Amino acid sequence: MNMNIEKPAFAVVGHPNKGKSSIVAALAQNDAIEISSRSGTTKNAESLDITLGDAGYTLIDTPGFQRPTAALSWLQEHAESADQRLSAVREFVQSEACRKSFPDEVALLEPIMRGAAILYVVDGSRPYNPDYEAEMEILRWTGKPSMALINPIESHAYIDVWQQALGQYFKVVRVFNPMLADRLRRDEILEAFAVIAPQWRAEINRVRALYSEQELEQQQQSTQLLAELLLQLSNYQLSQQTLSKMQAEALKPVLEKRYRAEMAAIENAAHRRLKEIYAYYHLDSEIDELPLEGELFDTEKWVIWGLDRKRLALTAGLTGAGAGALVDASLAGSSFMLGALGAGILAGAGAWLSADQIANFRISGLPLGGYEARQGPIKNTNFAFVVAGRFLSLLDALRDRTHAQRETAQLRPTDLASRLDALDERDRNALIKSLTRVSRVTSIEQFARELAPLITSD
Ligand SMILES: Nc1nc2c(ncn2[C@@H]2O[C@H](COP(=O)(O)OP(=O)(O)OP(=O)(O)O)[C@@H](O)[C@H]2O)c(=O)[nH]1
Ligand SMILES: [Mg+2]
Repeated sequence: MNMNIEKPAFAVVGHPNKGKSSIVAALAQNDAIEISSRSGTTKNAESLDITLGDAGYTLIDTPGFQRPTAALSWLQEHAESADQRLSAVREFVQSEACRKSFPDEVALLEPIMRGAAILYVVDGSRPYNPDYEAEMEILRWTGKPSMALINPIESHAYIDVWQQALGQYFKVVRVFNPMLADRLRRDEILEAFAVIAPQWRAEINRVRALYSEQELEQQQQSTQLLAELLLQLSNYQLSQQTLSKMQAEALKPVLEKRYRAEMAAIENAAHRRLKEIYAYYHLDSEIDELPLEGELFDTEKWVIWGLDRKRLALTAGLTGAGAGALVDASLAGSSFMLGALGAGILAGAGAWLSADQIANFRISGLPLGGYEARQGPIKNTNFAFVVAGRFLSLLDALRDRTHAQRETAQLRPTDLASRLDALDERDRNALIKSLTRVSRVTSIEQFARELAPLITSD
């Protein structure tokens, strides 16, 4: 057995069902870790290596204490004085008999005896009671660096009480809610790791720096992904050659259907890729039904989204210039506003692509005879706004959650209009121009640069 852990390693221990696995999932950004309201979910100690660039640390998820009082009695029988306590614990984890009668205690103490520091987790919404003292006492006997985390599972009701009790056993006590996406809090926890285990300070500080870099990288990758998605969807077309014009006409519903399905699949794949950028591999997302469904061109409804006339007029001018072909300013405005809703078209994947409104179906005669039926590319100037809005909705949801949350992500509409408003005027105009006519975009790098502020601004 490897008796020494050289990389920073922390064993997350505590009572069953207090959020140990949730804390590991949130810190490790791993949505595969088993979390459930059933007590005793984690059966064995699970080691997770968290690697960021060239630095990293290990978290060990463990089963909860099941028989701490009996285990402590065993230990007390095997140590007469304080100097014998560590060997008593060692004997405990090595004893076959203990492995049988205290499987959970042995499993959770083993990594600590191999050198992992201790993260003791309690629930700040439940009252303190002395039953926990046997657990804390056992942990103290290991003599390993330790800190306590209070997880406010349902409320903060007993945090003060816990702080007092934990302060007797642990030098460092922090409150940490694994369900809240809070980068500052996460960083504070890592900082505390370095305080309790100074031998790992340099490595932990590296990890902290790399967590911030990771965030920038995720933003860059998301921006690039959005640029590619917009270009791909906006230019997408399908065609098929036929002998007669009638055959070509008959293809219209077939091509439209395929077109819709393929466009939706492309978007879906990009959304899946976006989840992967943020290390979500098991996350379902759901797009809310919005009241706009079926009334996408009903300007009355825009008020719901807080879009005022002034902005409407402003963007109308811009979009009119960009799109050229639009009939009049008010229509241009409405057309843009529809896009500005972005998520206004969040309703089901089928609904946002009503092919008639969005793409061209054309039949052309071929020079050497025969005909070609063609569906696409997109002609609707809202289209890119809609796609961007949907993408940003998912991005917001991903940034607002942690890997400890297991429920389906419910996407809310993005206020694309105010995100655009927040940009400086030149950036905004350039971006609106590109989004209005994605087919004219010639440089993906340039396009990604224009999109970047939408993604970096929170
Ligand atoms: N609302 C809320 N629920 C939480 C929080 N932390 C954990 N939970 C829930 O509490 C339950 C137990 O969480 P786990 O992370 O599985 O707890 P555990 O300590 O690993 O449990 P065992 O493996 O059974 O010992 C799950 O249903 C979690 O979703 C929290 O901060 N807020
Ligand atoms: Mg668990």
